[in-house]
Amino acid sequence: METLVVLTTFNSRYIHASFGLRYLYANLAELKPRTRLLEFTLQQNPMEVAEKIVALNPRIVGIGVYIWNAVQSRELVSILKRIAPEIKIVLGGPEVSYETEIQTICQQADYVIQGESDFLFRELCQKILAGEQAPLKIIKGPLPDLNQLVLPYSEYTDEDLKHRVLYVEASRGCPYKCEYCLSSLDEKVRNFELSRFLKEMDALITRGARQFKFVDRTFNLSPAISTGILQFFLERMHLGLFLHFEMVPDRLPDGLKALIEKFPFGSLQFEIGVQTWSVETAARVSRRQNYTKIEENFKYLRSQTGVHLHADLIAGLPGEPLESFAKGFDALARLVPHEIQVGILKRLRGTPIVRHDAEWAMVYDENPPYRVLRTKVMSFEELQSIARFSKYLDLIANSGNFKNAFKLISEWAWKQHSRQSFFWGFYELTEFMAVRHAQSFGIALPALVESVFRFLVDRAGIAAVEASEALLQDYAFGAVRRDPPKFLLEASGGSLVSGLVTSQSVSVLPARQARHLN
Ligand code: B12
Ligand code: SF4
Repeated sequence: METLVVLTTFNSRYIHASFGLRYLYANLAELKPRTRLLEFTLQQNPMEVAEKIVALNPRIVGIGVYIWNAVQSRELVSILKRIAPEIKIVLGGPEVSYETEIQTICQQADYVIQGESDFLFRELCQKILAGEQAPLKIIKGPLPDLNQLVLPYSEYTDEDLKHRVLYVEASRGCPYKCEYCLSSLDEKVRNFELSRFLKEMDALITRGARQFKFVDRTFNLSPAISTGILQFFLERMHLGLFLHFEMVPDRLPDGLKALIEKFPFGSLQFEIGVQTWSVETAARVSRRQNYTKIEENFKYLRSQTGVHLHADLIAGLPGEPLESFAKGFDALARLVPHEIQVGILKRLRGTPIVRHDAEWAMVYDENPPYRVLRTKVMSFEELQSIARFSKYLDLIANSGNFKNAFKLISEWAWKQHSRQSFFWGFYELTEFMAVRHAQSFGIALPALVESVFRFLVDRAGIAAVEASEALLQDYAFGAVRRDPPKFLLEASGGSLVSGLVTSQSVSVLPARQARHLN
């Protein structure tokens, strides 16, 4: 059958399926059989992508534009418009939902639909195919009634179920107003009818799905809904499920706690956006949170539950200097989440964070992802150091590959470093790494291991035997599992080699989480 419509996007990587496009596809009604959903990744060349699209000879191409694919999407549109100007190009997605007037890609496209387009895309396609001219190029319609939507879960193929992250959502919108976040512009929170949603989850589980990533902005907003969802999954936990939720950190009603405690070790992951530990900074960017409650909840989750805790912080917020960020990092590190992810502030299109530009001399990169380059109180060099800090934290701490070596680094930083600070100890490690490695990505593992070893011995003053034994254990228990380098065996004096055992961690968990919970 002739293809009338192509829906396409560049996902960040193959494992990330496009949930948004699946909604559009599922709601195309009579156009669905004549539509093709084509997903690409950032590694693919827009020229080849254009070739694949044009080969289908469609009348309409819908492209999902996000911050991670803004450059590739712009190139794709430009190529398509030159080789097949008769194809109508419709853009949508968060990156083109605001500031359309200054974006080249929007000028080149035929139509741009702003915001949730589950129904609007179909309506526009129907008009175009009927030969009608839509009155406006930039289209903004009402928010769809979530309970009228065809849910997209059956659009996940068996291949998706096996190899990709399964995104699901029980609600849309966020009631909070954090100025750096696009969701702060949402008008209100809307929920999908719970029983309908859970029926879809049941069908996915029956088809073999075991890992679910909820994209709800704040999963723990409504106790009735979050407990309903947890109860449903708890009853099916014997199947070995893994669930990821985004949470606000200061809201854990007792009913929710009681349920969370019942989940097996490592089967839940909470992504907890703390973002800043500075009360003034939080107030400045309109992030409302109760720090006493945050501490209480972290301590509770860490000691009474088996939840894998991933906490986020943002560096470079208006008015927050490095010293304050470091203090906040340490305060969070003392609560020992399994992972701390440090992000650098980005100026997302449409977000109200721009109101601080003049007062705090905010300078942002003009290219996606529009990272802050300098503020009145944080220099470019400091922000670059934090970016490296974040990379090495991922490689050495969050990866779980250096569990034993990381323990030594962390003990040294808290106790022996001149500032008795995890942040400043790890900062020193980062600077040490920057001298040894030209860049923080693509470092071969043996080279990284050697640098960690040298740091432990030369800077942290740890005995070579102790440092090498820790790293040898990491070889056996981490993802590394290769023959350890000769220098480590020599430094350990061969004492530990015979005792090495490989880890057989809880197999249903994603590898990284399993390593943290070993
Ligand atoms: C999954 C996800 C990712 C995945 C990538 C997924 C993929 N496919 O590759 C990962 C984890 C890699 C990721 C990374 C980042 N992300 Co992200 N991510 C999300 C998340 C949580 C879910 C997206 C989703 O599925 N939503 C549900 C669907 C239904 O909504 P939707 O995608 O918006 O689709 C609707 C509309 O946009 C529109 N639409 C979508 N496509 C199309 C196509 C057409 C033709 C039309 C007409 C309409 C249309 O209709 C859809 C249905 O209503 C959102 C937050 C959220 N809850 O939405 C953030 C979000 C998309 N991410 C965001 C950001 C900022 C980032 C990061 C920069 C974060 C960071 N700190 O580093 C990085 C990017 C890194 C980089 N390389 O530059 C911002 C988007 C900003 C932007 N302008 O694009 C969001 C909105 C978060 C936020 N609240 O600020 N992210
Ligand atoms: S950061 Fe989280 S809580 Fe704040 S507006 Fe965004 S989604 Fe909502």
